[in-house]
Amino acid sequence: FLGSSRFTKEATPEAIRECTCAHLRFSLARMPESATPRDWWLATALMTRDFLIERLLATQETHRKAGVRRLYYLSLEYFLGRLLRQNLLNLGLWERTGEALRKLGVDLEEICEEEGEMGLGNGGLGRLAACFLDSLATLRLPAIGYGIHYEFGLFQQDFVRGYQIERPDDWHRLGSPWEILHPEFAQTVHLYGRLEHEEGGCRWSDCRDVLGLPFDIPIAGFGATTVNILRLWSAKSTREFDLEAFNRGGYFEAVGEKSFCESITKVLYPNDKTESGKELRLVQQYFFVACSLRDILRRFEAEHRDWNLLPEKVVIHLNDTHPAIAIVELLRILIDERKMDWERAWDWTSRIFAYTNHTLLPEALETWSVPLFHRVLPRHLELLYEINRRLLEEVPVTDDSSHQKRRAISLIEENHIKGVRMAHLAVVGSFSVNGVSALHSELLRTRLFPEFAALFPGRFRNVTNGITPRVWLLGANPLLSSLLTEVVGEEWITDLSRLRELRKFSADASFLDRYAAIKRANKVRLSECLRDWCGLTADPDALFDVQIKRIHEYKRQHLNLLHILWLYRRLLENPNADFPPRLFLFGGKAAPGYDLAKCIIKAINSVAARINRDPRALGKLQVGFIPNYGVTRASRIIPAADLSEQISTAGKEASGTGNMKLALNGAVTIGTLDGANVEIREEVGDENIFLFGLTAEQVAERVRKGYNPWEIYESDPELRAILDWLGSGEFTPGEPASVLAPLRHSLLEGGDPFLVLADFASYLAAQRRAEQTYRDRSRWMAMALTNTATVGKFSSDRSIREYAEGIWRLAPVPLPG
Ligand code: DL6
Repeated sequence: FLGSSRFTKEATPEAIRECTCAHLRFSLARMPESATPRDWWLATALMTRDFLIERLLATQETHRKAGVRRLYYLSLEYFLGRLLRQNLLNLGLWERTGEALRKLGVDLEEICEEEGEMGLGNGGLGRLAACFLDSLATLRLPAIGYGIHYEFGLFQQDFVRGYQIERPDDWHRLGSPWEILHPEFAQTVHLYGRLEHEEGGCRWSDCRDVLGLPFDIPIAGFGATTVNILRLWSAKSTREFDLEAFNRGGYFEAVGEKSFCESITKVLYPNDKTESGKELRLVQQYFFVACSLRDILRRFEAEHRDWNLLPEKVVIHLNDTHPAIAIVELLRILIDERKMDWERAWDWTSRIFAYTNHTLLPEALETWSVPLFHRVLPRHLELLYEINRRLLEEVPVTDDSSHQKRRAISLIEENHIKGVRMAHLAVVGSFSVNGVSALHSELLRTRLFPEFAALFPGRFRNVTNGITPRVWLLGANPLLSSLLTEVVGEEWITDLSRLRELRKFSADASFLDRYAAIKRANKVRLSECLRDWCGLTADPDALFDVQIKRIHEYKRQHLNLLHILWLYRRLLENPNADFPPRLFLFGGKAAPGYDLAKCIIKAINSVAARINRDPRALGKLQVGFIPNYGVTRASRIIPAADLSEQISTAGKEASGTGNMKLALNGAVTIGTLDGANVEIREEVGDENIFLFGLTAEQVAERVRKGYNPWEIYESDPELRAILDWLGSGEFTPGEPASVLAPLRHSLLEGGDPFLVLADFASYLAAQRRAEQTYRDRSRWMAMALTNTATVGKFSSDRSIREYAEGIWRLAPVPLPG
């Protein structure tokens, strides 16, 4: 039935309908008359998968025959979201599938809502990896993503009395139509055990073995010429069931090994401060890296006869330090299994790896305790010490400063308990190290790794992040997409710089009206969702002020909250206070172990409950916290936003990508000169962004001089009133007054580590400028349009081109036909 002639771009709606109905019948054993919306979603996804697989096989065959140099992207996180809409759009089948289903009385938009979200990531880092996969395939680059097939993804978030409650994300309970299991490529990985040094090498024995089963997710580029794969590993026991132990009556003993193994890929680690030091996390990292490397070498050997070609044909990218143990694993394989000498093995290894750093925050830089490392990966620790010994030889001891320099670069942190610094390993073992925005890369060189930058000057570079226009405009904002296509042609979908042509309309009243009408329609659409998501009746004519991202002190949702309280006070003091009606929207999860972030959520929800009930605020002020924020909800919120809150303490946000998505969809940024905001400002121009706050340098200077938040508290009566109000218990009736006290405490007694109070006055002033500008509708719409028109730089296609040309040395591979 599934003849390949059907799988062309010319597939007709009839062929699509036939294929979907066949899946409904033969894959799901359902009749159209009794099929539920979920059945239709599944049948449509399976039909789509058939198209993907045709292209996938053609891609693999072409790459194999050409013996291409290939990128292997290692990431512990991929935040893919829903895939049906995106796959159909990229395959060019969205319209035709809509038409095919309509004839069956099925609404494609409606059934898309049946899909759960693949939340195998925490936030920006995982979503970036998903955007990169889309761009890699769109640019026809030979690439394979590797990751973990978590049984439970990012937790689901609920609010109970304003508190965050986490529920497990059982995304895989009913299976997924997108994945293809390949048991024939299973890998066995060793852990723990002991070492025996013998002549000619080292034997690692008495290990615990774990089986890695690969699930492949096809990744279609736009235009669907290339379909790459994302290969996700699931851990299983090599011995499912110990019958002998069971027969002795030891039931738990019999399943013990199985449950240990399966726990390895059970759950995505939330990125909270306490994660390092957890044995399971190290095991998880090593498991996925070891499976991936074996798979990479297996593929290399299947495609090439000459082993010496390895560094030519393989480039491996480390998405942060999480997979950095791959450096030592490859070295181990080359030395212990392939019997290479150290010099050659190290030369190959350090020509194969490239590393992206995504954070400067000290608590997020991974270090593993040496005793733990020794227990789990004894051979790797030995090799690591040898890498370190050779590294330190580069800095001979001459004086005190050379001692300091050696301490600074060492792979081993000399604390009470010694630690392995994974970022140092990644820098030393990679031929390229990059940050994710110009500012971040600069700070990486000057603040985090100055000694390494001096030692390896050619190694450091910048690649500013990007987002895929296919998801964040074409998929998320169909109305705006149609307008753009009408005006500049559909080339913008793969060349976002084409949107610059829109600038000529920034003074064209009738065009601005159309643009404004689309924004309003998106606000109406979001308002309908808000009723469902958080019981809010929103006014689409209010200014939609949006802060959507993980909850973290450095992202400063509490600065936003202080401004809301300031506005609320203004309203209470003067019920006729004249400002445009505002809807403040928040979305984001707090890591389960991050108490202060959870307190910020509780504070926002408590203030929201009070304001939203207060008749004096009616028609003027509303606050909503959208629960369970993820890719799916983001795609509804972003097209409807007017103002984009990017208000992190300068020097703390590596890049941000929400800032790019919002600007592209015509939200004007209010922000600090942090991360990619700096470059957004360069693109949109000073007059199309509301900047405020200290710069990264000023922040450092202020801290160096001894920052004291109490001085600001004492000197600003309004701010003092707000902080005292927040800590007073007024917003948490029926609960102890102390509920929100930790927030006030962190901003005062706690020393205000993220300089919220230092930036408060400047933030208020920027907010007043935004408010004034919003009153002038045509001025505002011109600003919004200019944002859409000028942020083409932030396409992930541009980022990926820079990686491919400047780092990976990777060329596009056209497919026949
Ligand atoms: O590079 C993607 C994304 C940046 O846009 C954010 O600014 C940054 O905070 C985030 N970093 C992490 C770090 N996690 N770890 N480790 O998520 O990366």
